[in-house]
Amino acid sequence: MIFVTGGAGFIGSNFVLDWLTQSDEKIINLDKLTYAGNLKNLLTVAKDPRHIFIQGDIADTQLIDQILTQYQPRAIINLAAESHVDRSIHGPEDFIQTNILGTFRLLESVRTYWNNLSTATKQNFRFLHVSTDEVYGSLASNEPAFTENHRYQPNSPYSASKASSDHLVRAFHHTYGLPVLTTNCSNNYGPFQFPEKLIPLVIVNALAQKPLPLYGDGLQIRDWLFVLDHCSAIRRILETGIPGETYNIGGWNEKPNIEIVKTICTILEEIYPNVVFHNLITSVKDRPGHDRRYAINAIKIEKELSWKPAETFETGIRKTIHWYLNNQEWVADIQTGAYREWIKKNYTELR
Ligand code: NAD
Ligand code: TDX
Repeated sequence: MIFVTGGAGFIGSNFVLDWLTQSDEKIINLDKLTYAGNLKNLLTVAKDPRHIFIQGDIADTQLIDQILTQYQPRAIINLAAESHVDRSIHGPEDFIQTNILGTFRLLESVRTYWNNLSTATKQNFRFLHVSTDEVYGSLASNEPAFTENHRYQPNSPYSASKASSDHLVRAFHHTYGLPVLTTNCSNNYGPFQFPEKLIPLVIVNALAQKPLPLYGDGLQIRDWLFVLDHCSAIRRILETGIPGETYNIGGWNEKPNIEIVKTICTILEEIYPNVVFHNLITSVKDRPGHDRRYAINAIKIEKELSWKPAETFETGIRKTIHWYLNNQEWVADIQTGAYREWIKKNYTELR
């Protein structure tokens, strides 16, 4: 039995669905169902006895203690977080609450649970904390990509809150011996991503012939990884990573934002030859404190754990565009907010 937090969000729901295609091992999925949590992502496993969904907060110690005692998981994968940089700029409080306090409370419960395990079970237990490349701060164009030893220099309230959680996870290993693994991954894209993030926002707006907002000069660089590659990396690290180590995960796909947006327009113009999408690209005010460049050196995971991404950006972006084209009802539900009402009504049945 494994215990996943944040499993109704973008990466979490992809992880849960992918896990259940690869393994018969049960998953407990705890998610607070904030605006970013959508049980509709998990419809195909709603009746699957291997998937146990619980609505709740990682900061709720009583609930976490009860789950740990009842289900005795062999591993925890912590994906629950507030994840959107722009939201963290407008209102950082929730980021502090979940990403810092929530992770701390979860770690405290896990420490007690782990201490009480038998020696053999204790050794095999893992707490895998999913983090981001944003904790390393911004790179100049001539600087080498982030390695695991790069100094932490988070610039947004989001990345500062993730950096804090990474430090707590590290300290729980150093001080208490908790067998933790930390992953720092680059920008993900793929099915079920909330259309507030660049790639789904651009696809969804383009299909509605709405402006495609590009912050500042659009030359900021990110490294992009298809979400199922992130999921396969997490699985690999969970099974073969060394406790106390951190692993960078990346796609070797550094691209400026303008190129991402133009690529999406070009693919859509192939699919709809009579429609123009490029003219929707609109330069808008820059994000305050906007990091210029992230780049991941993923040699450690490649050399030590034999992991490589399966998708290139070219294959992954096409899969993603087609997913959004084929799931316009999912998008519409989010845009109208109907998904929240639907979850309330169907929650019991979905559990
Ligand atoms: P997301 O916002 O789509 O999903 C987060 C999920 O966590 C949601 O389902 C939400 O309901 C849940 N959640 C929020 N607060 C909670 C709480 N207090 N208790 C329980 N559940 C809670 O985020 P995502 O993009 O899937 O990211 C998942 C993790 O991966 C985050 O830790 C994020 O920092 C990290 N990450 C994301 C990316 C990316 O590009 N999306 C890249 C690297 C790392
Ligand atoms: O409308 C937009 N226009 C635009 O130019 C949006 C939403 C974004 N951008 C830019 C900002 C970034 O340079 O595109 C780039 C990507 O933006 P986001 O999709 O908001 O992602 P980012 O800020 O890079 O952070 C993401 O990757 C790392 C995730 O949201 C984080 O959770 C993850 O840790």
